Amino acid sequence: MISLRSIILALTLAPFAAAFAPTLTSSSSFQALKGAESEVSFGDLDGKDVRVGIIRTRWNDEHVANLVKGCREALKDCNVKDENIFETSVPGAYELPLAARFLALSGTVDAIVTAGVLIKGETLHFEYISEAVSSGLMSVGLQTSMPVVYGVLNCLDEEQVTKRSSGDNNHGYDWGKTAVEMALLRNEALNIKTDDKPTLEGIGFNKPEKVGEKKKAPGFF
Ligand code: DLZ
Repeated sequence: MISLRSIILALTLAPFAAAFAPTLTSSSSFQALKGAESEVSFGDLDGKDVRVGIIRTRWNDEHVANLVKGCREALKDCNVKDENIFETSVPGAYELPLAARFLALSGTVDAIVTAGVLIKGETLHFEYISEAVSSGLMSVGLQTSMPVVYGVLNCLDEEQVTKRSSGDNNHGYDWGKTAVEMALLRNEALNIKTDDKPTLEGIGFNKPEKVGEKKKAPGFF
């Protein structure tokens, strides 16, 4: 039986729930998932004013490149402009949380996608790094109110990675959609206007970096 208390609670929370609904260009057009073979579906997200930072590892470079490709495809499908996508790299997954924190604190993007692949070896290294990275990324998101997409595959072997980073099952695609959905949610919830944002120029996030390319100036990015 539905109690009077639960009806009052539902009516009280309804306006807040509405404020958190992501912007859909068409409410009925939830599309089937194009990327990973999971249950999640995404609305028709409009990311035309959204800025996304991609931080990817150079460890497991080829697999990570495929994941980033999938992510960029999703961003494009959500109308995120090329000039609003910023990409940089770090050596390995262990470096992702701190790099994400630097980018989050810069206030120059609306969401961050981290992309990395951890493959289990013979020692406990995998377990330690996996745990540190996942809790580190969650902390960055909660501490900075910046959506940080957990784009790290934790796999037992390369075959598992390939299955999740290629073809119709590229998890990177989901990560891109998640970034746009969470960016819209953040901006709406915190009342952030797109023209309030500081420029990316000057902190090195203004152009995509090619992996292996030598940097002209010293500095983190
Ligand atoms: C050292 C290491 C190992 C063994 N394996 C991986 C891996 O599978 N994926 C990954 O992204 N990084 C790996 N690393 C590197 C660490 O993440 C980190 O870059 C180093 O320990 C330096 O902090």
